[in-house]
Amino acid sequence: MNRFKLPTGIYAITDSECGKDKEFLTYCEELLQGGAKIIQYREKSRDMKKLFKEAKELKILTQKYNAIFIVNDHLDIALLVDADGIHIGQDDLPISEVRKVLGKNKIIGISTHNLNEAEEAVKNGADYIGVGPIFHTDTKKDAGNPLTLNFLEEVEKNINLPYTVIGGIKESNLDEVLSRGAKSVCLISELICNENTLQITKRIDEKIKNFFN
Ligand code: TZP
Ligand code: MG
Repeated sequence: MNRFKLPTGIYAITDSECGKDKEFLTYCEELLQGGAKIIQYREKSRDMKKLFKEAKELKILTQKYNAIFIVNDHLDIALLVDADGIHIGQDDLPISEVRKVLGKNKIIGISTHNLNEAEEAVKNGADYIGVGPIFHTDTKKDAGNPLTLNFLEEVEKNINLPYTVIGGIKESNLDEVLSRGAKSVCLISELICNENTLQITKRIDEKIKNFFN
């Protein structure tokens, strides 16, 4: 892909744990209505049949909102539903191999936890990186220690690739991450565990817009 521009604003990620009292497509639509520009389908305890069904449905929904659709982990699902791209972790297939399958017009994002991994991602042709966890998170049990806002400053200074920040991002600490240079923010529990996903997403989207205007 020619240099990919990660949209400024909310990068939403699905989570069936947070969303267990909600209907999947309903909360996804609230995320999109609320202003999320990109949504990642990330479900860790689904069988392939259900992953495929939900991913297909979410692909259609994202098209309605002109949002970018990314599938976490599953290259086969990403291909089958013609997602815009895939998000992988450090222990997944190498970026170069994923690129062979997806081609140059699809987005490849990778999670990174230190500058080495971030630099490797640049070298290996990732289109964007995830950086986190910035703060403590209960959503991903093995996320590791918080990287802190100081690390975020290092990424902003040293890494020449779009990045999104993740891990414990809340309305209450949004200004702190934006003022370190982050333009894309990933929030899971803050949006999906909230009883009013639409309202909180809109409010955070507004805050980001105001920050950049
Ligand atoms: N990767 C690093 S932290 C995290 C993931 C998937 C979870 C972030 O969730 P929350 O609820 O926004 O802290
Ligand atoms: Mg993974």
